[in-house]
Amino acid sequence: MRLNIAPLFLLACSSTFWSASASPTSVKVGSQVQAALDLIDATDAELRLDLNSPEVQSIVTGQYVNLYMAEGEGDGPADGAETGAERMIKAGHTHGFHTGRVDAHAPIGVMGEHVHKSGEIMLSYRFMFMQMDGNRSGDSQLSDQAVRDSGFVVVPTDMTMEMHMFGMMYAPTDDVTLMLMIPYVRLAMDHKAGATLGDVVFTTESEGIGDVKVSSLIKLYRDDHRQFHVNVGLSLPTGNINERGRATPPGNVVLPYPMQIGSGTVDLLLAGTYVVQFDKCSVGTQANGVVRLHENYRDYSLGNRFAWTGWFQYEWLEQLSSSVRFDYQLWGNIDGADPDLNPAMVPTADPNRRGGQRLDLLFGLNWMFTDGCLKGHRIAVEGGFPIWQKLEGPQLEVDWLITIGWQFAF
Ligand SMILES: [Cu+2]
Repeated sequence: MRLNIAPLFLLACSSTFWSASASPTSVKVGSQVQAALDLIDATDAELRLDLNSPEVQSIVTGQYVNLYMAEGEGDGPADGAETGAERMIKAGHTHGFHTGRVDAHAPIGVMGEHVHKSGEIMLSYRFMFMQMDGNRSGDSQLSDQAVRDSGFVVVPTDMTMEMHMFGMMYAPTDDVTLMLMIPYVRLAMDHKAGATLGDVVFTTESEGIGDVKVSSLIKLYRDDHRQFHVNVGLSLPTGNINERGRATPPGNVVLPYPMQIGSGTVDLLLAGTYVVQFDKCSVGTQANGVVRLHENYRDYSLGNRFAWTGWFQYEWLEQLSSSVRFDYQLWGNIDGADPDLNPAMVPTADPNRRGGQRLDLLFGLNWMFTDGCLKGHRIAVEGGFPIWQKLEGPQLEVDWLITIGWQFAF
């Protein structure tokens, strides 16, 4: 929506439309006016445009530009509101962190990376899928037979993880956004067993509601182009840690750690997110940690996790941005042990073969509907693969992962 608003600018320059008392207001400024704004900047004049004057209104609502008026600190509009129309005319500077821009939401695989304006609610749904195939120890791959030869009776060969993540965000104030995430998890793992692998092939499956997460997102800093906020939250042990395999060769037994749905512990969630916006692109970074606060009722706690991610997004259209992202994750081994699991049977039952590190490269698209009955809705996809991983194995390695999401703010 790069419309010619030069006539608006000319009108604004006539004294009729100057007002010392007008509050700063966000306006879309066409590139055509930039030179003139720069001139004003150079002459040190302060341009304050009275957007409520009937003359300006008749122009902006009529034919030239779709205008969004923000009050106060120049926040952008709500998600999905008149996006892209948020430039500040004030001595030629653009102004306001653009919370309604398509790239104001990070790639969909990142969570808790944006905040909302007071009173806003956002609903979201994500489908996340991860394919793991083959084993790895350290940074080298292991054949199934090599895992068998290192003494395990059962060798996991591949695994799929699916998650349906339902989210809700609500901002009681401009500085605090509350976030609730409810996952539904489905896991499936294939195995081989027997002295000669292939004697027995079997699959274990588990599914259910995972650990529900509640967080507060606290905006600490925002200026024209940058925003920093922190997340403090808890993960609640709503996911089952007593999933059992029905048709495994050893019978109806407790499934190993990676087939359990939850952590079984209350976990502290901490994150910090910093985003910088430029004219047509943005960069962001988020660090986050998961700290297990106690041992679960099956006498263990999963390893703590740390993750760092950084992304770049380019806005091709008002509705469309694409992204590239690096995601580094580090997670520890398990403390304690489930007494019903035998670590000599299968590597997934060994609490000291769970830790690892991984660096993923991901590519994504964000689409934001700006018109019609879908206005305010966003859809997004992001997928990628590890470019490096180092596992305390034998442990299944990740092949690729994808997240598809929908978001709606009102
Ligand atoms: Cu949101």
